[in-house]
Amino acid sequence: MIDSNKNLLSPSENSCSCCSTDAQAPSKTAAQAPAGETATYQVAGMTCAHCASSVTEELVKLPGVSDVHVDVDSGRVTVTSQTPLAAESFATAVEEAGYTVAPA
Ligand SMILES: [Cu+2]
Repeated sequence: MIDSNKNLLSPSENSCSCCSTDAQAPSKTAAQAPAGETATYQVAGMTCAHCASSVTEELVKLPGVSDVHVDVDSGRVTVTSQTPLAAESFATAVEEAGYTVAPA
């Protein structure tokens, strides 16, 4: 018997528990020059690019936010917004994504 029709589906990289099936990492590239307020926060619990994109996704939903940059290694999240972003709004969005804001 020859099993010639073997489907080799390469298993997607097993990054971390937060990453379920969605292998697509939407990256938001700022086409426009970032204008406005820039604030940097510490977020705990992010371990991979998928974590970063989850957090980014929630943050860009906030009104006035024009750019989000996440550095997974340091846990640093930089948010650019038209008006200063309320710490509470930031915390809510981060928690929505499943992470917590770490004390600076
Ligand atoms: Cu992850």
